[in-house]
Amino acid sequence: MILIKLGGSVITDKGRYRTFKEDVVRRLAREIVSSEERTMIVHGAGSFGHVIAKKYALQNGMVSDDQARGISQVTSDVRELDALVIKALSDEEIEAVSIVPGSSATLREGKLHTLDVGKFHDYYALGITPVTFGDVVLDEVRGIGICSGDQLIARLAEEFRPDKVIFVTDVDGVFTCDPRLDGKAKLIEEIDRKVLDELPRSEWCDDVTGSIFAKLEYMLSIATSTKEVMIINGNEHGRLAAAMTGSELICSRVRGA
Ligand code: IP8
Repeated sequence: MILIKLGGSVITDKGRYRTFKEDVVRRLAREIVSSEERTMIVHGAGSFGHVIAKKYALQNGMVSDDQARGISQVTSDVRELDALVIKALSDEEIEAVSIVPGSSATLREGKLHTLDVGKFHDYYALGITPVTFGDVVLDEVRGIGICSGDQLIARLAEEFRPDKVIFVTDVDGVFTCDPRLDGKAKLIEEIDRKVLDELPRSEWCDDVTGSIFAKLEYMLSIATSTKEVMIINGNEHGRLAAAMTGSELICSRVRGA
């Protein structure tokens, strides 16, 4: 089984509120089908989640009554995105069912605390592809919080021990510095703890769930128990299929301890 994270940057236009990239998701779905592998899919929130979640600081917990509006709005927006993803997958003949974190997970101080993994087992056993996504989730301590797709995929990797975990993003992998700002940026083909610790840090980011460094920490922890953890560019046709079938491709691989 292959666990796939469809990043918010590839399935939505992050610069335009609630803009779904249907063509990209449908093509990625076709690549998944062509691999003939069974999968579970997690997707990010992109412009359906981060903008409003940040405006209402939902990642900090419930600190003011005004946040109720943000909770309702973001919850509604990410479910709308999820319905679009499920429809696109289904149109390409991936029979998928959504497992909604808001009603099957809890957080404790911002960290994923419980997740009803039984539902994933049961749908998977029925031959269905379970899909879940970054969502607004109740927090036992803070009242409310944001559960990222990365937290969910880390928990699912622990539970299901997939053959591979593939992070589908809008870049070729991890670079020595930001390739959009520096022409000398080099793709890092293999990342481990040592390489990560030596990377120049810039924690700036638009996401309420953290910078690339926060994401890489999740990937490193997944890599301790999963043989192959890859970061690939989903905008490049054929890369997801290549990653799934073990063909040569441009990507970064994350190695555990
Ligand atoms: O896009 C964030 O999940 P991510 C979820 O996987 C929300 O980091 C609601 C912003």
